[in-house]
Amino acid sequence: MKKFPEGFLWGGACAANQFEGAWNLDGKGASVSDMCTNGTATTSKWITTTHHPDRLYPSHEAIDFYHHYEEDIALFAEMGFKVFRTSINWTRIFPKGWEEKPNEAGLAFYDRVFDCCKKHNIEPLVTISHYELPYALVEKYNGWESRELVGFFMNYCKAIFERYKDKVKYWLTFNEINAGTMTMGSILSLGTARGYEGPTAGIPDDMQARFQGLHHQFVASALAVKYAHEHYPQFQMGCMNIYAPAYPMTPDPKDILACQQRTQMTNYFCSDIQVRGAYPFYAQRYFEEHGITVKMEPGDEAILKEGTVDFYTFSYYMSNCLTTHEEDSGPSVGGNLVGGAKNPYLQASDWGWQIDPMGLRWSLNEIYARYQIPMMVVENGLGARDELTADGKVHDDYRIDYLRLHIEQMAQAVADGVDLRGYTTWGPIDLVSAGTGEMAKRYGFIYVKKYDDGTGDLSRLRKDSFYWYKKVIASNGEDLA
Ligand code: BGP
Repeated sequence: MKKFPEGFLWGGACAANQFEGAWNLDGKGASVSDMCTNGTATTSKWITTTHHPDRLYPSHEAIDFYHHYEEDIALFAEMGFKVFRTSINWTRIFPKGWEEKPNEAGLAFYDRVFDCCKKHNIEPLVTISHYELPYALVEKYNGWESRELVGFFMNYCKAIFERYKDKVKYWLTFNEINAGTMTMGSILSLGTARGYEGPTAGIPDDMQARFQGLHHQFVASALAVKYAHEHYPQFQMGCMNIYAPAYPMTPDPKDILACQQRTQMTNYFCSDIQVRGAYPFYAQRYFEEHGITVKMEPGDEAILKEGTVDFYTFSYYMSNCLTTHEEDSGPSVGGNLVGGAKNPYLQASDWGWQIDPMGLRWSLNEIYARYQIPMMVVENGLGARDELTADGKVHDDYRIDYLRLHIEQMAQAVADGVDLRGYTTWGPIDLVSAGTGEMAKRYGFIYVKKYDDGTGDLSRLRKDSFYWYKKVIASNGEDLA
């Protein structure tokens, strides 16, 4: 069987807002994530319009990577990481988003982070925007609904491209850009819910604003890619999507069609534009049926054409079933933004995310058949409640099992012929959950003593999975025992 190619990029992925903390240090401004309180598996977190002193905002301290980056990157290096995916916190560089000059203290922090990666021979993979939109841009412009944001984003890109041109080669423009095709995306991804204060799960939907906002993100992404290609030919520019297969619950052709439509608008709509350079044919009818009119400026179509990405990346956690039959739908299950009906053949995590390793092989084949460009899985992992033993150990064999099964299926996809270049597990070190704001939902190989009530001394401990992943990397994915 074909093996993982030589030079395969093994590593882990984090997002600045979920692990840096230091939310208002050294000139940093507030991002959308900094306005979010914590929730639980069953109680939605809130977004607030101002900070309430009696509530907990988990991003404010998170696991304080800001002050622990040397120790943390050294631990990644100990596992043998070839790549470390992280994001730049937009508000460290442009606190409100519209400033002309970047904040030097913010830029200097990422110099230190990337230099540290280099010292350990770890290649950074940088997400430019990962749920870190400056909150000031929400207040003043209703986020991405406004065309102004394209210019602000370009300013930000130009500043970081120039500053890190010799340190960073791999860039992703927007994390899970297709979050914007779903209601929840209007909070963390698009910022198009100005003035809303309340549970993130209860956000009112404004499809017109969302799809207008998405259009601006497509233009911004394409302009950034085009600019990078023209000025920094060494850069590799990628897109990043949530990919969650939708399986028909019954063989009723109505269910098959429903899955096809969900797959088109949720899984492929954004990447069709970012990879192929034009709105897909099926968008027109969807827009008409939902009363959406996307306002485009002359030249936008050319920009989309000229700014197509070099590689495709995605997050993969689960699959879902869909049915048009009320009586067959059974209990529903959760997911990172996309839920669905329960699949009787699959187990789910404690948060209701259905575990489907074979779905990863299927997805890799589907996506590669469509685009035929290099791919990376840049998020995958199991959020679980870990137990710390008295002697400071975490026996997380459930996490090892989850990852092993997914890596086996990636190997199958490679043998199928998919051009897969890298794999970064989500949250190699415990961090704040994007969905619920919890610390209790842990993904890491490294345990962090930080708890849901905000307490904990922030010390770091190696879990059993730490030693396991080290072996996996050392053997280039051959030793999964
Ligand atoms: C993705 C996000 C990440 C991450 C992950 C896990 O949707 O890109 O930021 O958090 O999901 O989700 P959660 O933190 O809700 O468990």
